[in-house]
Amino acid sequence: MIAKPKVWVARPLFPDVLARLAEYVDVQAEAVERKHSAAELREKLAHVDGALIGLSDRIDAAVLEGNQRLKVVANLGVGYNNLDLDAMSKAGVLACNTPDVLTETVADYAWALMLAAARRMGAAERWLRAGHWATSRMRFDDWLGVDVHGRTLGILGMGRIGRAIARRAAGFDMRVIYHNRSRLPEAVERESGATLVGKPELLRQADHLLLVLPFTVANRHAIGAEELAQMKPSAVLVNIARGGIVDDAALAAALRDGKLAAAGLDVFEGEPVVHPDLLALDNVVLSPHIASASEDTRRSMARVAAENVIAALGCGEAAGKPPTPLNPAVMSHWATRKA
Ligand code: 8YV
Repeated sequence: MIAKPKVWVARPLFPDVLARLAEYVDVQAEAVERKHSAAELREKLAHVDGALIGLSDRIDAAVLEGNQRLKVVANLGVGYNNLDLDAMSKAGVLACNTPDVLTETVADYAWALMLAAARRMGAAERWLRAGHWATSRMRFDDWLGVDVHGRTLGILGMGRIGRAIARRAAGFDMRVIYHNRSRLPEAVERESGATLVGKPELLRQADHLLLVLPFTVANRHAIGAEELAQMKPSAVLVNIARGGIVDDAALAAALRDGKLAAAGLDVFEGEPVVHPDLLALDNVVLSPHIASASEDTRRSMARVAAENVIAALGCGEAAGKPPTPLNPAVMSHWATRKA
């Protein structure tokens, strides 16, 4: 009997997804959530054919050095700045991510953060929970926030999630402007109700600015002190993309000094550690990287990752055709390079 391929699951995952994997592969699943060091990743990946990993697991040339066995790594997320695709391709390792299944859920969450930040929901809830409502007279002009409806929504980065965010703006009678590396096809612009502008116009005109860029070296601190200074003091900034796209120290200073009304942040530079200046502010709503975390979506993401691994290892109904590969060309070399 031929032994089943071996697959390492680096994060605790839904039991039904592990059971689906186990139909085809020998599963080694971690029972405890934690970040793995490069040395641990190297050791784990040396003895398996495939892996499902989280965003804190970084796969690069050093981790893959000398690895003759590994064929596929499925990232539990759409963003893959934790994967060095060049190094993976050179090592003959297929990389996969989880696009599409999370688009609408993440767009919902971007709106949730925008509304919460604009209407000061975090601070108001903390004030209520602390018992202040009952003990102090709330004034008519307390807790004044920024309107969302009828304002200008700016979107930086107009991929699938950006477009899903834009579509929702119609219900709020908003004008939508966007900035992107390239202009969207006219039909897509029409469907999104969005108009392309330069980055300076986007910064100057947006009442609510949503960041939906992938993290790349070029996008590091795409929003820093200089960009924040161009925004309206009444504006709200929302980052659901990646930490590091915003200079968190500069953002905290702008929020503290009244140069920006509020912010909603789901991602942070150096997360899970959050800049202490942000933690000290009341005009920022903070959440622990949960934009995709709805019951249905996290299950779908796990399933897509599992199906990628199963198919890449030549098993299941879609054998040889993983649904969402990032560097599919590597598969054509497997016959010669991998056992
Ligand atoms: C994370 C995300 O995957 O998909 C992405 O790129 O950032 C999220 O969906 C999720 O938070 C698990 O870490």
